Amino acid sequence: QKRIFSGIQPSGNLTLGNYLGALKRFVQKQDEGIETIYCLVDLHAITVWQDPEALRRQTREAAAAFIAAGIDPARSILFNQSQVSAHAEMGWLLNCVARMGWMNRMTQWKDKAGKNAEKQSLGLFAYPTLMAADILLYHATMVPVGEDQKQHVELTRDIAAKFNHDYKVDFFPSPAPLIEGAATRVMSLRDGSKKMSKSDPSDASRINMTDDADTIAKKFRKAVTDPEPLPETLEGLEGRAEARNLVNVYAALADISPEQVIAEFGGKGFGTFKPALADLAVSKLEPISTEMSRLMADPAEIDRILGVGAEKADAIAQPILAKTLDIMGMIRSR
Ligand code: AQP
Repeated sequence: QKRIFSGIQPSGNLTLGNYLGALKRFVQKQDEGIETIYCLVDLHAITVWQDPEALRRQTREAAAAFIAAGIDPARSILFNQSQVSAHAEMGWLLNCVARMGWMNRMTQWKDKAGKNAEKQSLGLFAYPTLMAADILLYHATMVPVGEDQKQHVELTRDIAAKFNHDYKVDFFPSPAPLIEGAATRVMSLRDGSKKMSKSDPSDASRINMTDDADTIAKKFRKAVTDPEPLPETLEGLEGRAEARNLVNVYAALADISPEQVIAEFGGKGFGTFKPALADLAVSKLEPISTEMSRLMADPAEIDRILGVGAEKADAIAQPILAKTLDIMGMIRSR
C-alpha cells in the first residue's frame, strides 16, 4: 500500500525552490489519488532560533501556501508537527537506534554547522532522526523531496533496517525518496553553486512565493549569468551552472522538458530569456500568492484546518507509536 509523507519547515518565506522541489509535486501526488500526509515541521524549525510570534505567523503562512497551491485538506492530511506529540516521542526512540557516526556524515549538518558545531543546538544535530520519526510514524512508503533531502531519507531507511534487525521484526517499511522533475535542486540566483534557500541572508538570491510581479522580474533580471546566449543543445549548458538553473526552472514551471526550453530559446540571449522566465513565474505564482493573502485574513480558519489535520494524523500515528514502544519493551498498562 502506498502512503506519502513529506514536510516543509515553516522557518521563513517559502521559496521557488520549495515550490518546485516540493510543494508543486505534493499537489501532483495528491491529485494522483495516493494517500498523502503533509506536515509543517515546526519542531524542525526550532533547531535554529525562531521568534515565537514569527514562527506562528510563518506556520500559518506555510499552511496558506499549501492550500493556495492546491493541497485540499479534505483529500490530504495537512497539519503542524507539534500538534501530534507522537513525532517527538518517536524521535527520541529513534535517537536510541541511530548512531552518532551516521549523523556526523550528514552533509546538511556539515553545511549548516560549518566550523561552528560547538555552538549549534543539539536539535540541529539530531534533526535527521526526527525526520526519520516523521516518516516512519506513518509507515510511509514514499517521500517526495528535493535533492538536498535525499541523504536524510536514505538515513531513514538505515534506521528502519537497524530497528527491524535489532528487534527481529519486520515492522518499519523502507521508504523511497521521490526526486522527480526538472527542478529537484533550484540554485541561488546570486551563486550557481549554492541551493536557493529561505534562510540565505540575501533576499536577491531567491524568489519568495509571495514576491510581487515587479520583484520577481527584478530578481530574475539581476540573476547572475554568463554573457553567452543560450546554446542550441542541452549539452551546451555543461559548465554553465547559472544558465542551466534558469532553464531548469523554466522547464519545471512550464511542465516541459529542459530540451523543449532549449528548442524554444536556443541562440537567444538572456535579455530575451529572463523576461520570458519572469512572466512565466509571475503567471504561476501570482494566483497562489493572491489566494494566500485571502486565506491569511482568517488565521482562525487556518488553525482550525491544522487542528482537524492533526487529529487525523494522530489517529494513524498513535497505534504505530504504541506498537513501537511495545516492541522495544516498554510497559503499556493504561
Ligand atoms: N533549492 C531547492 N530546490 C529544490 N527543492 C528544495 N527544497 C528546499 N530547497 C530546495 C525542498 O523543499 C522541501 C522543504 O525543505 P525544508 O523546509 O525542510 O528545508 P530545507 O531543505 O533546508 O530548505 P530551505 O529552503 O533551504 O530551508 P532552510 O533555509 O530553513 O534550511 C524539501 O523537500 C527540500 O528538499
